[in-house]
Amino acid sequence: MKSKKQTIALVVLIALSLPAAVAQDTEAFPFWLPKEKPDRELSAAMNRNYEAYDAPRPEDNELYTQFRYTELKGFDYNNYDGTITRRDPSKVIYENGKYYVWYTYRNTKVKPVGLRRAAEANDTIPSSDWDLSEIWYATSEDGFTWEEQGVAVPRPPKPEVGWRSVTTTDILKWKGKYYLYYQGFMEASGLRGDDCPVAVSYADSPDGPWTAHGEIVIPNGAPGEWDQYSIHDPYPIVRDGKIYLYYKSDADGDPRLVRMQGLAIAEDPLGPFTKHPLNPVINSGHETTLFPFREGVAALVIKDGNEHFTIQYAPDGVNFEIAAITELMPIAAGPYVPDAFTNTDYGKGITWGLSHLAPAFGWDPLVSILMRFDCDLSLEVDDPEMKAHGY
Ligand code: AAL
Repeated sequence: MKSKKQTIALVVLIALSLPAAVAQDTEAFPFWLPKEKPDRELSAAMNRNYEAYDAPRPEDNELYTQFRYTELKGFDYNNYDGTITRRDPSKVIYENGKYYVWYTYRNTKVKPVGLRRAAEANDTIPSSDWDLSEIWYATSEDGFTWEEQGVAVPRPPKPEVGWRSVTTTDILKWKGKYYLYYQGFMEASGLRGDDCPVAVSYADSPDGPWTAHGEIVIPNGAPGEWDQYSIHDPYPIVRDGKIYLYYKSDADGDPRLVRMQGLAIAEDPLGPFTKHPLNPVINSGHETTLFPFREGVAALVIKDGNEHFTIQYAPDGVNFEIAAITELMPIAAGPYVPDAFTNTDYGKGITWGLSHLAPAFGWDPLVSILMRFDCDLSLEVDDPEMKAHGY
């Protein structure tokens, strides 16, 4: 029998050696889990572990990561009373020696009444967190401290596209010009406002001034099509010399349909965009986040759907498969994607970006905040394939 002291000493010893054991474990593969599929009969679970995933452990998969979050400096939220919100950041781009991000900004006299009480909303009372919003932008030298620059795309006068709210934007750089795609609300969210299409504004500089194209560029699908109710979260990248714009659709609360992601392709930023015949191309996910990775496209598929909380990969940007399963993924992530617009044939991945926390402190008052995420989804520069592609 061990004495109490001996037992405590043993526990302390084990606890102290744990970090070392864990560290070793990530280097040496566990002896009972061979890297190659063993030549013996396997259970269904073990068979799947070798057949369905690139590697038998998540941390050996290059599209596996965990996410670290950091509070941003430079944004004021009016004591988080629900009158100021910032959400749905765009991709981050680097221009003129600094980082730029665009996002949904709401600054209303009162907090939102909530989607269920949308009938009480009016010209000054917002229904949802993203009602009565504009698109604002901020710049930063280090990605942690941001300087808010003010409005990029205001709400246009009624009845133009987006007169009720312009939200959930993303940026494209194409032939030296800049394009912001966004949801154009024509009615308060909670009524039929969320059934909105996508509009676009363009500028010669990321500092604007932005000119509204004034026309819908990605229209809702015809009645009965999967995307008839909404075109949300537009997210453009350049691939094969064309604009690949991914988007989300959902059925405004209809429980028979889940949120999925589609793809529309154009040769001109102002359209016409052709929706891919295989749409939807991702069967899950909420806000849309993708980036060029190796010869294909990787996607962060966050909440909603059978394949939520996965990182997926499509060699052709269309036929996605689960690459890795992870946790605590960045919500509405807008990563810094160095090769988003370079028409790369070999994407090198991402290491950070902005995401939002919505709601940040509970549902009333509803406030969303921007935050920074860091991750490890980037290829190493000494990767032989990277070298072969001139990195
Ligand atoms: C989001 C996005 C879209 C929705 C709403 C605001 O985070 O999916 O933008 O319309 O919520």
